[in-house]
Amino acid sequence: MTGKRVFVAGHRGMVGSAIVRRLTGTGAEVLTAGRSELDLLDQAAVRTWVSAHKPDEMYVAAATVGGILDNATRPVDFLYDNLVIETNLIDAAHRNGVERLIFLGSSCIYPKMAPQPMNEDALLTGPLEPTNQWYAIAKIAGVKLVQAYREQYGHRYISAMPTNLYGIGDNFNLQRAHVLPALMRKAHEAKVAGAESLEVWGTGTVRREFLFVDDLADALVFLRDNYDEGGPINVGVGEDLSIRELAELICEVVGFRGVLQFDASKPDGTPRKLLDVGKLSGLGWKARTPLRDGLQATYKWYLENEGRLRK
Ligand code: GFB
Repeated sequence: MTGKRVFVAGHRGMVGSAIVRRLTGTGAEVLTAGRSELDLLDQAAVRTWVSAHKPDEMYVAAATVGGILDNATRPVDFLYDNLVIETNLIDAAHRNGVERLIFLGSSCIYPKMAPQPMNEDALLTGPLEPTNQWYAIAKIAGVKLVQAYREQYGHRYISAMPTNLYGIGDNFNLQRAHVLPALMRKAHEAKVAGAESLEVWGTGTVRREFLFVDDLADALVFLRDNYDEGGPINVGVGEDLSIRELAELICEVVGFRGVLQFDASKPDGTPRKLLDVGKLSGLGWKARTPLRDGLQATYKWYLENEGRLRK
């Protein structure tokens, strides 16, 4: 990677910032563009920026993302923004001779009732989970765009499908957050307030798999060197737990000793979305961070940044 100019699109987000951390010290020259410098929704601006900065490689980590409630309340943002951002970036890469591009999708691209663990071949074999269909459709389009550019132009572009992510730089806004940062913040605030209970949305019986974002960044660099096919490749840890078990573990890490109160009027979403990581482990990569360690690191970061994150 020494001497390569690598554009990390979305470097201020949780995923993009982890990729920048991972690339630091590799000899790559990392290129980033803040929102005031480059509006990724503006096709002409993206083409001009990429043509001017001439990256050799690109990570498409920029996206509109959020938890189950955020997905349900902002369908246009999740569909339109993500379609436009990925299209602008992938096409600008093509027009400017970018050699290697890694597009990031999501495990929600697979059908709601896909057999578990979900294999890459499950794509487009059944109906999607309604609570995240807008995001899923945009990400499926991105996967297909990558495949189309490979087929028509022979570009070495690939798509990685991460499972639910968490870690340093996560979004702790309760209306927008995914379950893990939301429960961490709620447990922390309940502890500080001396509250007796903690509200958990849904039934708590659905299952999720969680990957520490720095492990994801490591997997992406590994894939850059070891994967060059058109189809998506799953990135996960290969094990999941129920939302109840997750809430209990978070309470332990945070030190909240009250009871959990489940609000079944809130949506559960997909019953289960465990990724089959056989393809990735067959290439020789495995996640390193146990969930408890990742939670401790995330809580430490939350405490250090609490004032800013509570806004
Ligand atoms: O992480 P999450 O928002 O989204 O919710 P998904 C996962 C599960 O946790 C759902 C429950 O069953 C929620 O009802 N949950 C419990 C909570 N308490 C809370 C809480 O306080 N906040 C939140 N947010 N959830 C997302 C998609 O689906 O997965 C995205 O919406 C993306 O588009 C992401 O694909 C990976 O895991 O259901």
